[in-house]
Amino acid sequence: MSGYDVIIRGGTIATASDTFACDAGISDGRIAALGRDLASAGEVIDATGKLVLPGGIDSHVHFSQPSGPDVVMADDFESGTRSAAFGGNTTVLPFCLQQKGQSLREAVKAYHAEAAGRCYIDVAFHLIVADPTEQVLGQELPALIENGYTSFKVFMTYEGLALSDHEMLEVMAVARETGALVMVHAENYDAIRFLTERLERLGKNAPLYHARSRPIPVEREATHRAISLAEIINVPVMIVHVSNRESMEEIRRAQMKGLKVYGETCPQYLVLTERDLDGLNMEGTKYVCSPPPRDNESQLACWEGLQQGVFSVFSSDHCPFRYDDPQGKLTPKGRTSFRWVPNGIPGVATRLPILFSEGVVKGRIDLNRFVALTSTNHAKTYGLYPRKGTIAVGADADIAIWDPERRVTITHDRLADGSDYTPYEGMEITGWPVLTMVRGRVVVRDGELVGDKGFGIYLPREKSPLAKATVSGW
Ligand code: DUC
Ligand code: ZN
Ligand code: ZN
Repeated sequence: MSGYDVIIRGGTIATASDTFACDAGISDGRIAALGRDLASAGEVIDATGKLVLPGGIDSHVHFSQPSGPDVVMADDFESGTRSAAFGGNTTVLPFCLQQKGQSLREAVKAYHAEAAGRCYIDVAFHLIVADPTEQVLGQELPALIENGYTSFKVFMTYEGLALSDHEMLEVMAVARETGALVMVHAENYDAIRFLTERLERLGKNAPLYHARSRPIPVEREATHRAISLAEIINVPVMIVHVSNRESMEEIRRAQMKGLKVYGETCPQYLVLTERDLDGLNMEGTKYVCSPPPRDNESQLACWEGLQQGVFSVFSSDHCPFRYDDPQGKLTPKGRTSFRWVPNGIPGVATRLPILFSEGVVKGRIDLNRFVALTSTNHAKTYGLYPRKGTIAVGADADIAIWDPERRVTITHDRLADGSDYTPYEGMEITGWPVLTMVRGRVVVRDGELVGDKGFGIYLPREKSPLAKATVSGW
């Protein structure tokens, strides 16, 4: 009798670089052996005809995030990590938001209290810096970065969140000095405010006008500016949730120039368009997110960005609100203008199946790029590799077993989240994760939750190797 706790037998393993028929032996939550004819174990999982992939890492999700008065996010750590596991994920990185006037340390403490004992899968936190006071820039942020919160997001738009260019430079300078990775939400705040006021004056209040209030140049200009500010400081930067060709080309241009500029896109920019916001009555609010879904040409550009490596990570930007709920999207604060609709859509459980079906099955990307875009690159970018993001001896046994031929019609009831809808309802998918395992323990098997709440742990992170500045001095 061998010492393996579990053997996954007969499957095809794929990593970001290789695909091979191989069994995996797991002991003490880690991959202990890869090979053929491994001796027996406590449990043998038959993976014949299946793909054995690194569990998904979703480095852009929002759980339990304060969302303003009278609006409540639909997922906390319990429902959010549960839904993530249903979608083949084993680690997620939600954002700990600092509110104006709040100490960053206090925000982190409160966020840990939200997560403690509630997670089905592993979690690590990014920070959101909304109030870069002297105390935050000089003490709290550098100390938190040293303590494993090695990436943070800044916003160029939104009341209460938007940083001025001067503030962006200040926080980027801290990242430069500490080796943290800066993530940027790139939209021009003043342009959005101007367009929103104009549209409302013309009585254009429907959800569709959310998209019209933040057209492509709003995002392209801010992307260009964020990259320029990062270049001035000489600090690497990640442009998150890129929705269109012009912004993608800004990132590509910077990369061609040798700048460390990274890009992320999301499922909504591959399969939704602005037309989805134009639903009957207020149904369009189900698709309100920022940046908004664009058009077919933008979808093609996002695919191109994934195929050519301009985008290195594919995340859900899961930011869930309920639809038919006074604290959700349908009647935000009892008002009818798009301005008040909470921005964000659910998608942590559908990210991987959508990319697998639309990408791998339809021949747009190969299986190894799928693994890189959905797991390995997230781990490498955010300081979790090689513990997470690959199938290799010594790595955590974080694994999703996929049936590449399973046909599924997406319906909200199979996603196990806290929302009351999915923007992808009715979408036909080929390929689905049939088992999700975290550190050797099965969490979801054949659509049934078998894991334990509280099994998921918090992961302090290393500094990202991608966040190292190239040239010294500025
Ligand atoms: N930005 C995000 O990253 N998520 C949802 C809403 C937003 O503006
Ligand atoms: Zn954002
Ligand atoms: Zn987001």
